[in-house]
Amino acid sequence: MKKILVTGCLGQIGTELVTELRKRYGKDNVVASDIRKPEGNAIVEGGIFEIIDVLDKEKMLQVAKKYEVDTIVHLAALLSAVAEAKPQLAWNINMGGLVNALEVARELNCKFFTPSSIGAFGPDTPKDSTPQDTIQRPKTMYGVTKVSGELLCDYYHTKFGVDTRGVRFPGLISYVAPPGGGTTDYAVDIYYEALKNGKYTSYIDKGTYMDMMYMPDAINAIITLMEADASKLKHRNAFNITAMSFEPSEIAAEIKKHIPEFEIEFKPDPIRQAIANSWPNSIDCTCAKKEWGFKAEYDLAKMTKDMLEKLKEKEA
Ligand code: VAH
Repeated sequence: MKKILVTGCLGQIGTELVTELRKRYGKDNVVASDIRKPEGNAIVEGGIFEIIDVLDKEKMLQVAKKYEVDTIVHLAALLSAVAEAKPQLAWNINMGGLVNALEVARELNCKFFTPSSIGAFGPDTPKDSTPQDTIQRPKTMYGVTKVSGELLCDYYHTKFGVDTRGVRFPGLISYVAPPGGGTTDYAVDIYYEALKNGKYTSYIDKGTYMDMMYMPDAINAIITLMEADASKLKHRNAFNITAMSFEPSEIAAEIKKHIPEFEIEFKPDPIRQAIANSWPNSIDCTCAKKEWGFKAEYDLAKMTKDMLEKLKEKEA
């Protein structure tokens, strides 16, 4: 990767990825883009920024040509809960945006990354140590777009030789940019609420296990995969990756070690609980470890300590 265009850069992943890419590759080699350009935003002010609506392929092509990018990281998409509320819009943005980004990558011979998710699995998928290759019949529109996206990226690689790569992200936890409209967002909200109010009402029920990862590990995974030797990638798109699997009571217990008075209660939201119930409890990431050396640095204890410290600084 030398010159990288990132779409959806103001989202939860994009905000931290663009910052890290600017550090590692130089700020003049990273073109951040999103559908809006908020005044005073650190990502907008911190380097090259272009407004791109991913449904406008000509604009995306024009920006990619203007900066002579060799890599496209396509992040713009609606997440699971929002997608379930607006399924047709989610299909249009998640798939319309993806096919435009793939077309630009094909025309300009760019390397390509887009994330899939554990949301690409469904209720018929084996729930524990979910294999890399298994049944994928998700019952959510988000999951349908993620499976379709995996297949489309494989097609662009096989048919057109585009160097497409991707991972199935678990829930991502960060203190920088709040998540927007996901099912796993409870695992971010709980830290903010613990510090602010000393209690949290979880919309995901106790005992509901989901895979999770701290954002620094997610950013490192994207860059490591994109720099990996292509000849070693058997699975290429949609590698299972995870750092930990926990249920709400377990993250609450870890927070209580730092804030003893912290209390959690449960008020499941039927829609997001149903989505969570359809996802795996834990996934197997052997292929990512073997094919490109994936590893995560943060477990629940290490992440909780860092999240609370960084949020105290941020909110101070
Ligand atoms: C969501 N955070 O909840 C995203 C992610 C695995 C979850 O895809 O929709």
